[in-house]
Amino acid sequence: MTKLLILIVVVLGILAIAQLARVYELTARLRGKREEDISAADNRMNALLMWLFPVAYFGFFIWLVAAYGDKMLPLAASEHGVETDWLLNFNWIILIIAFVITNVLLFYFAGKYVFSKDRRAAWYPHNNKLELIWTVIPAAVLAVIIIYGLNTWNNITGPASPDAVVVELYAKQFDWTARYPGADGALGASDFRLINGTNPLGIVTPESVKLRLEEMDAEIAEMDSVLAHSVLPDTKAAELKARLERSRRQQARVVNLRTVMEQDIKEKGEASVYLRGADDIVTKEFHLPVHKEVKLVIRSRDIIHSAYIPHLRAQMNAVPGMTTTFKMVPTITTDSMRTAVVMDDTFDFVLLCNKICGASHYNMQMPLTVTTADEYSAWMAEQMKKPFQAPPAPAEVPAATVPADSTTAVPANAQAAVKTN
Ligand SMILES: [Cu+2]
Repeated sequence: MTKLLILIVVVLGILAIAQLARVYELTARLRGKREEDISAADNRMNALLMWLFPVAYFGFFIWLVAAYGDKMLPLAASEHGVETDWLLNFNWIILIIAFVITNVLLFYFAGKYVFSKDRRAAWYPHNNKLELIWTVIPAAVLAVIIIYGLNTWNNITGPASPDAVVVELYAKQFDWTARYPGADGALGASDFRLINGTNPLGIVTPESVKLRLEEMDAEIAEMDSVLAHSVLPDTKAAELKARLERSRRQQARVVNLRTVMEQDIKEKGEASVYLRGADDIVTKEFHLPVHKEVKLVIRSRDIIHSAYIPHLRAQMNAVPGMTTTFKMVPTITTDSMRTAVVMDDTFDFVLLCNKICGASHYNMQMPLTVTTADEYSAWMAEQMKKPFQAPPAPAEVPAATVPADSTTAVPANAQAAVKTN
């Protein structure tokens, strides 16, 4: 209803303006004045406005910066962030200088050379030297901007060093989950086919494959028994059969995955990526140590999201089906930000989603705590007590046999998985 009223008001407004213009035209005709006759007073008014406009425009510009300048992001809290901020500021400086000079001259001359009957315009068609100057100078400036920009970009996007802290950021509608490597220092393999309530990231280990297959067996058995023992309407029965078929196909894929995993474990032994996942730490807490290189490994379950940490000037898309990475070095802890930079005890770094990804996109965020190396180690030690899969109890696996003879331990794991089907 309100929208309709607004529409009516807008239409009536346009009609009123059109009628006013018509009245003006008619009165001008009555007075015997032609529309194209422009008086000297009109010209002087336009010349004056040419001078007033840039004054008002630049005045507004300066007021905006004074009034809202402090709403900008605070000091960059990462090494590359300082660089990109400088890159941006460098561009701003060049842009503002060029913009102010050209626009001041444009409006100044438009106002100064107001039409006069006694003045003839100079005919000045061409000057090679001028053409050269205004081609070469912008080209040189653009070349500097591009080379500076590419250099900064290459520094940011180069590979992380091997001893960087690795954190996986896993996106889905509408939240983030962090995964840290456990004591072995490496993230385990993952596969979407293993995702379920207890394995939200689909981490592949012999144990999680076994559990997933058991879960699928139970689901399939239940559907089978419903189909065998219940009297269902035809449409329901057809629906259930289709679901059963789908479940069987999915199960076959997990069985394939198990074969690949067992092969890999057989070939690589303890080094297999499928044996690295059990000690991974899956958490809703996101902590990073200060002054240490961090490699973010970014994945998505469903659609494109974007990992964005504005205070650290970090952003990288999370793309389903592939892994993207971003390396950075945080330089300011959360505590220092609170006490020395933003002067706000409630400040927290935040990881946001920066791709509009659905209804709750606005709320897809996770706080980030940047701490000193010691605090980080203490936090990590605490997290390591809660690995993705608890190691088997000492009674099941005699402690002596595991490190001494890893090859027997591995097929034992694989054997456990085989038995389930
Ligand atoms: Cu998102």
